[in-house]
Amino acid sequence: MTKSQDLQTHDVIVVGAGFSGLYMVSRARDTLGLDVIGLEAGSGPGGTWYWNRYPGARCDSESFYYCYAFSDQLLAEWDWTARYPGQPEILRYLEYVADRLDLRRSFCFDTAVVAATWDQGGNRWVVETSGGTTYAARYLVTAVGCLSAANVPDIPGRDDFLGEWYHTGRWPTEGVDFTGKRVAQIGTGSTGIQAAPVIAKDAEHLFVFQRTPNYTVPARDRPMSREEWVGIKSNYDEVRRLTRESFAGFPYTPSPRSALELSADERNQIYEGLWAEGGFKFLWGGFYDLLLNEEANDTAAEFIREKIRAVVKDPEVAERLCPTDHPYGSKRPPIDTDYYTTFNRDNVTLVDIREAPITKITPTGIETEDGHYEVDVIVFATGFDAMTGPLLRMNITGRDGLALKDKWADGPRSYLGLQVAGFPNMFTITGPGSPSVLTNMPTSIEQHVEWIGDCIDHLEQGHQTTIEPSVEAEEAWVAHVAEMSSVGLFNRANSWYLGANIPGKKRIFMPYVGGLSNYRARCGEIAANGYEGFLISA
Ligand code: N01
Repeated sequence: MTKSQDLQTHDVIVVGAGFSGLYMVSRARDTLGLDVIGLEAGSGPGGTWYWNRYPGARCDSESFYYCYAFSDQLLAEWDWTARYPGQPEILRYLEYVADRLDLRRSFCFDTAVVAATWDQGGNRWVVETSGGTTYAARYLVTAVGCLSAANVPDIPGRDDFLGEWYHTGRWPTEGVDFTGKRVAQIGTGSTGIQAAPVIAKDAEHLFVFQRTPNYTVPARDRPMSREEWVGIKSNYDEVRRLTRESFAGFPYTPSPRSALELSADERNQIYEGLWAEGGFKFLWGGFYDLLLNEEANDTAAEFIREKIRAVVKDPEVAERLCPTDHPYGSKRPPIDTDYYTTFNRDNVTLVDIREAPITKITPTGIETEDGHYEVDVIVFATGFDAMTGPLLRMNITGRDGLALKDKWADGPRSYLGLQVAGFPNMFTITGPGSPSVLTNMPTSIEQHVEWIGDCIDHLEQGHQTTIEPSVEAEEAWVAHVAEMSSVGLFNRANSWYLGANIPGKKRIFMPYVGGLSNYRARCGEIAANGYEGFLISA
């Protein structure tokens, strides 16, 4: 590192200290021997798991593959305690990784990036931060996550509310005490579905404001014994192989059967088995065509609706909870613990804001077209400006003064979701255009970190100065991403995958639907062919 007044110079700047940032710093520093600085807005490592401390926050992927697979040492030393670990345990895990790999000394915490600009003459990135220090480096790697820019809807009167309000993705570290309070929760995505059952246990009353009903499958969480975990570890090479070679980073592959091949009884028997097992396997492990064929999808959607009707005692509430306006899985499917039974509690009311929309927030509550709900606390479980939000809020400017927000005015454009033409030496871990959010994130993250590490090493070994995609390669990839997204049913929902949750955001399907295994192979071929589609300059 070189330092002059408020400018520090390094080889690599990594932004973010979540799963991606920690591994990227380790890879660049310890494997490649580069001088790396990590910048993180939070006060410690954890990323998503640092900020999302809302009640009920836990992982929807099972612990034994929602973790790093690159290190035998980490694997040997860490034991998960549950099938789906809660946020505190995942945060402890990431803190353990940061300590075990001695990563904290390479990070500046409480440091948000306010601008990142390509310095053309110096062939380097210049990064300004909230603390006033400016950092310069040849490489900029964004490890900012896909779901880290909180979306607090601009509902009229929001600032007049006299009670407390919180966004789930910016939850106070000291927690929130709901005891004896009337609480409004807006949003029934994965987060709201995890939070509502837990908030309902403490609150005097919980009003769940639902705009779109969601399909959720039980998690079937349970403690994991040491013996079970030791058994999984002894076979971990196979887990690693399956996750890496699978479509979505899970250690199981979709069944080759169509849902339409079987009689209704046979099919329902399979759904019952998957329902009893719980988790994402319901979508990925049952029938291959649930996300491809509407008729096949309907069979799963109706099975879930029947479960809702069987669990929720008030038939009118049950019907309001039944999704009918989008196919199952076309939005990111939530996984729950006791979500539907929560609506059988006397202290829980479902407020259907599709039928009677919110008109404003008042000093004492929320007004809809058919009434006023007096509350003490509002919980915004309203999601994120996904995928592009975390990148655009860093004010990134590339070659010739090109701002990323202008380049992406009509939707994100990238090559492989890894690099953007006009932004030399900037790498975007799980960027738009890569499989990212459609997969088990740690599996995708490891693939990106390793590819980026190898790419930087290739430049360093060859004494090359810059790398960026050609415009042609980028255009071809953007077209391929769009073509793949039109194949299945993903375009049939107003999802954050499409940016539909953010008013005014261009409606473009952002993640790559072609599958992680195909994508990994393509990235490998491109590198093996001398970084085909990239422009490398000496
Ligand atoms: O956000 P969401 P989330 N007025 O966007 C509603 C990941 N995750 O935080 O559907 C009223 O899914 C919105 O309604 P609608 C996971 O990838 C992972 O729940 O747009 N309502 C919806 O109900 C997930 O997909 C884990 O009509 C408004 C909700 O708010 C992603 O994070 C756990 C509104 C937002 O749902 C995001 O989930 C939890 C408005 N103005 C989450 N604006 C893990 O397991 C939005 N809504 C790791």
